[in-house]
Amino acid sequence: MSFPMVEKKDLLTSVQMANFISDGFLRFDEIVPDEINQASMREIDEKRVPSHYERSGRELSGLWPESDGFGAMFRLPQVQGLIRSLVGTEPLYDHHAFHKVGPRHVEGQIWHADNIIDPRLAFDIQLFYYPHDTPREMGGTMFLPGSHLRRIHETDIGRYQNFRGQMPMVCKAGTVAVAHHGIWHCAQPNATDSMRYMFKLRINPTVRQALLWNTDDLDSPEIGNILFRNHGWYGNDDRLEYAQRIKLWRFLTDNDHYDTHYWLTRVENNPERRIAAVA
Ligand SMILES: O=C(O)CCC(=O)C(=O)O
Ligand SMILES: [Fe+2]
Repeated sequence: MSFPMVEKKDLLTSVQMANFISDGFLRFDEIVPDEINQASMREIDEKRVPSHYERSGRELSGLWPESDGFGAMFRLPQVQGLIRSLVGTEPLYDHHAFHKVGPRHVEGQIWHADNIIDPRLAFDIQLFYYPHDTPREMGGTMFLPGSHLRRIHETDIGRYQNFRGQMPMVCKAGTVAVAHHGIWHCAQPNATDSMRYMFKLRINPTVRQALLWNTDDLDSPEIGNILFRNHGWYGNDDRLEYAQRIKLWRFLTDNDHYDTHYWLTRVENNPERRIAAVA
């Protein structure tokens, strides 16, 4: 089974890609129709979608062909468009997880990233799908914008409680977020009387992640400023984040000379040309 063709209108733009590089995630509110949301929750309750750990590293396209819930969700043209823009054609299934947080479950997860220290420029993506309305009392996954390029080891950050700038995924049913694998996050307590559902799917690229999106706006003057977004919690280290983001933008745009605000060019200036001393 192959993936449906992706139309240009469903691809991400360069400005969206720059936001992904700066924040570590993008959110797409209310993009999944209600019948798919309902089917997805039934699939969890009836345990109709197997865990599939044996499928790790195999092509994503053959996953859950019969499913009118999760399978239908990731086959939506807009979801295909964002997958294609970030990890290209023929991506691999890594793993997925269904999360149910029971009514009045007052404990949240501790802050973590979902991997070991991972210094690659190439990155995996994780879809976070919210099939019902998720008000703040229900938690929503808490994300820390701009944390994905701080390479940590899983729960190394677990002793922190709250960060300035943290963002709970408060959203309506059918919302999907897509995050860089390095994003710091944690599930929040559920103070309501209803069960809270969330589905995560990790996906690996098999192609070089360069210029895979709709690049019509590649020269947009906004991009430099987006890459220089200060999320506020870094203190003086915000500069280190800008440098990391420019390196990642160079990788994604296949342009070793990209710079903004003269940031990396200055550091890379290592002149070798010798001139005679003045006599
Ligand atoms: O339930 C959540 O919101 C987050 C779960 C989580 O951390 C994960 O799936 O990696
Ligand atoms: Fe996680």
